[in-house]
Amino acid sequence: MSHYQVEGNDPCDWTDWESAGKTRGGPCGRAAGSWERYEEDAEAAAALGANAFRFSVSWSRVEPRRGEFDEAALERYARLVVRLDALGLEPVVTLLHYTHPRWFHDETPWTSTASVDAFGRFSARTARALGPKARCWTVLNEPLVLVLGGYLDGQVPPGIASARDAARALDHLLAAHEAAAAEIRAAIPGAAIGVAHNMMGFAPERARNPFDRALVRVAGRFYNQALLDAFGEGRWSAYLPPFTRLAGRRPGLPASLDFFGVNYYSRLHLRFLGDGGRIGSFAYRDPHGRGLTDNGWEVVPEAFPPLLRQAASLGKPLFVTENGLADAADTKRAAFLEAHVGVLQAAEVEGLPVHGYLHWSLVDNYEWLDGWEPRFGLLE
Ligand code: IFM
Repeated sequence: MSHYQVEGNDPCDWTDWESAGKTRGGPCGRAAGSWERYEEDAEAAAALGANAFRFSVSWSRVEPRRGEFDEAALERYARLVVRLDALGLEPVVTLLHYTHPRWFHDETPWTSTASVDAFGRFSARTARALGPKARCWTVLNEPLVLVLGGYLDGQVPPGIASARDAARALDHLLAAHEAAAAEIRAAIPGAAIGVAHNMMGFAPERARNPFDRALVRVAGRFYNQALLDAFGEGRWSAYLPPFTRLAGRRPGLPASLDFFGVNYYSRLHLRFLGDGGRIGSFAYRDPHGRGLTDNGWEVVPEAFPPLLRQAASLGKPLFVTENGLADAADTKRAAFLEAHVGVLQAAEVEGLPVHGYLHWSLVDNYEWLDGWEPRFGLLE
């Protein structure tokens, strides 16, 4: 679960974005009320047989004004960790899941180096507050998705559309990961530090078309591989035609990572257009006739194993940090779960180092671009 999607009434950049009418999905409002009832959510997870619980910390609640930390908010998350521990649920803590405090984009934006210090401070305070029961950290959720949406096409806060800013933002996010890892390790010796990376299957719309196939290679390198390079080699260079290159170097990054988290949902079919304006088009399709999910995504467990292999090439333990589907009528969920867990069984036999699976999501939650319509929850 992520704080904004379940807690409700979080005073952050996303709330302002919604009030300004910039979302398709309408307001998040009270969400699932988890700020008040996290412990009930945790009990429900335990009752389902789970042994881990991923949640994120709202930076805007913890540091509502720059440099001023809200001890009560930190204490709220610390209480949750104690309860998770008592229920036998391993807390998996995310520090940045898309939203920012209201002051952040004006005072220390991701395009400036000040962001790294700001995030480091927030991470240190949070790690100290949550303490040694919080052993497992996915510092950043889907940093590339944040950069693409927030800095390259401006669809989500801060609503910037600039390749230069996107390159800077990614560099500083990765530096912030490194800073956070150091702070968490100092506060909680033995903590395991990871990242949650959204990985996507890509297929040529016309199986034999060389241009569609080339597009698939470019997309896979940009979307899936660049972040693996960053955490594996400490440098990355991602090219998105025609004019975008996100490149950088952070030699300390590999040592700041203990495990790699894969968020996997679906696959896109790419078609080369080359009509001057657009290089290609992408769409979800249903070649196997399984039926798309409620938000139109292909159900395709077959695209999962190659991505796990690609992630395993990093040489670190893997976790599936997200996997699930929007299915309000619950007609596809059981088969989806069986098929994807089956992939993990096969991965284990193959010797891939997959150490855990976190389903997305425990309860229905606010979906960033689509509001309350897609129902990802195991529980309504
Ligand atoms: O709900 C989101 C989550 O916040 C990040 N990963 C993808 C999920 C489904 O869109």
